[in-house]
Parts: sequence; structure tokens; C-alpha cells
Amino acid sequence: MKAQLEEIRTRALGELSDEADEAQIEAVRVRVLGRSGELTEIMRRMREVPPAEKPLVGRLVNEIKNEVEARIAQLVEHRRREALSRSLAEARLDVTLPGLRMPRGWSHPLTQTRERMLEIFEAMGFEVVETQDLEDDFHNFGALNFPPDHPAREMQDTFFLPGGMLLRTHTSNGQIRVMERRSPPLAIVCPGNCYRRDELSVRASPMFSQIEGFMVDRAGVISMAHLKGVIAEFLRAFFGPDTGVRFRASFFPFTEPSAEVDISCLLCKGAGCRVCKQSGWTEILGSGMIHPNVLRAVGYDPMQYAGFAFGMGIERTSLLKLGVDDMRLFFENDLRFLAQFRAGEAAS
Ligand code: 2NM
Repeated sequence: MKAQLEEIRTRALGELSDEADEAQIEAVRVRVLGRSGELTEIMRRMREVPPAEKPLVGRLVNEIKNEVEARIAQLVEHRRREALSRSLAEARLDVTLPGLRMPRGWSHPLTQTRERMLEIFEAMGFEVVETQDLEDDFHNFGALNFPPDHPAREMQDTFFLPGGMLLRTHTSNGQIRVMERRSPPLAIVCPGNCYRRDELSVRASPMFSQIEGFMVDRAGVISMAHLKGVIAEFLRAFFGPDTGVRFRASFFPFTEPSAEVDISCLLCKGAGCRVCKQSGWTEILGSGMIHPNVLRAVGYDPMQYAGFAFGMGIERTSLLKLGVDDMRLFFENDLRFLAQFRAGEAAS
């Protein structure tokens, strides 16, 4: 019986060569280890074995069983590895490599400011309209009641293009274009880029952005009180509920009466410091009741309709809100600067 066992072992291991395929391996497994396999058959015939030899035969059966099982496991593992390296070589795609992490960006601080401002105005019922940067003289100056000799119309202040067009110097052209094609009641805010022949400096840039807004309704229904209410509401939503707001008489060609609006200095809370030049206040926007000549220019009868308008610079407002002291930082796109405003995104 020992000889028979040795023969089973030799044959099985011989058949389980490195080249054995799946079917061959399975055939050996069934024939040797299966429920009616060779080893099981021998165990069944243990009765015929002389008692003195029984332990020896039993041990030998176990030994062969373990050996064949181990060899099969080794072959299966070997074949699995071979299959993987073959598929990796063929596909040229190593799915076991860690993935590449794509860095996620965030909005520019000026974009964050603009979006927060628009969000506040939209919550108050204003509609956002964007219009063209390239404009004609009428929509940038004439309709806004700028006299023909106004200094803003000079070559050294405005970018004129060949053919008489120009780059808008404010977003007020948007108000004119909206009023031309629509009828009151209107409540609109116009964000956009503007251009003036200024050198880039701490507080100026040849390209900057504004948000202007206006509201027009029947004369008598809308007054300076609405202007004050809307602007104070906006400023307290944007800068915080405790922000002081004051209106100062001023002059603009397109509004009468006109008012400049100050907020209490964000740095010293009105106590007086270097930033507000000890006054406790910082100028933040311009506003006023739309001039009758502007209403006439867009075809509205100033006896029938009235409205207010306001405008503010996004860069200037961002400098104040974010505590930045140089406008050039907004245009250099240095990531060390921009990364400081990564967190602002979620809030806005
Ligand atoms: C400002 C200040 C005051 C303004 C006026 C108009 C229009 F077209 F309705 F007449 N748009 N924007 C306005 C008024 C803008 O910016 C400092």
C-alpha cells in the first residue's frame, strides 16, 4: 500500500507541472483528493492494513494530501499573477496605481464680492442684467446728461476706438440700454467691467468693475426715501448690521439730487484712524434721483416716472471689506495672495 501511495504522489506531482492548465489541475484534484478519489479510497481500505502499519499509512496519506493541496494552491496563485501581468501589459493601464488628485480651485476675491452683492440685491427683488463693454458716445455719455465739454469725455480719460466707439467708463450704459427697451416698473442691477485711462496703482486700474443699479416707477410712488432704504439695507447686509450709514449731498450729471454714501470705518468702527483719516467714515458709493434729462433720453416722461440710481466700485469695496491695501494685488493673480480668500467662497 505504501508503494501504491508513493505512486499516487509521484503521478499527481508529475501532472501538476508549471505548464498544467486549469482543466488539468482540476482533474488531478478530483482524482486524488475528491470524494471518491484515490486517497479517500485508500482510507476506506485501512481495514486491510496490518495494525502495526496503520499509523504510518495514515501519516503518509495526510502528507500526500497536504503536499498535493499546497502544490495546487501554488499553481493557482502563479496563474493568477500571470493573468494580471498579461492584462496589465496588454491594457497598458495599471489599475493598482493610486489616482491623481485634481486640485480644486475657488473664485477670485473680486468674483466673491460681486456674487455676494448681487445675491443681496436679488433677495431685494432686483434683476441682474449684463450689457456691452464696447459702447457708443450716446449710451456712455449723451443719454447720461454729460454735457459735450465734460472732462470725462476727454481723450486722456476715455479709451476711444477708431470709428467713434469707446470702452465704457462706467456701467451706467447698462441702465440706459435696459430703460430704452423696457417700461417701468423696473428694479435692475448691472455688474460689469469698465475702462479708464489710469495707470495701475495702489488705488486705481485701467480696467475695473462696478455694480450699478436703479429702480424706476410712477412719479410720486418712488422717492429719495426708497433710495435711502435700499442702500442702507444693502450696506448693512454686506458689511454687517451695525454698520453706520450716512448720506452727503453731492453732484453727478445723471442724478438730481445726488448723494454720496459713507459707511462707518470698518477698521476703527468710527473712532478715527489712519485709514479713514481720523474722520471715522469711508466713502462707499454714489447715488441720486435719476435726472429728468436721463429719463427723457430713454423715452420716459419725467412727469409720469421717477427713479433712483446708485453705483459702486467692486475693487474699492473689496479693498475695504477684505482689508487689502493695494488694488494691484487683485490683478496680479499671485496664488499666495488669492489663497487667502479660499474660505470666503463657501460663505458667499
Ligand atoms: C453712480 C452714482 C449715481 C447712475 C445713474 C444711472 C442712470 F442711468 F440711471 F441714470 N446709472 N447709474 C449712478 C448714479 C451711478 O455711480 C457712482
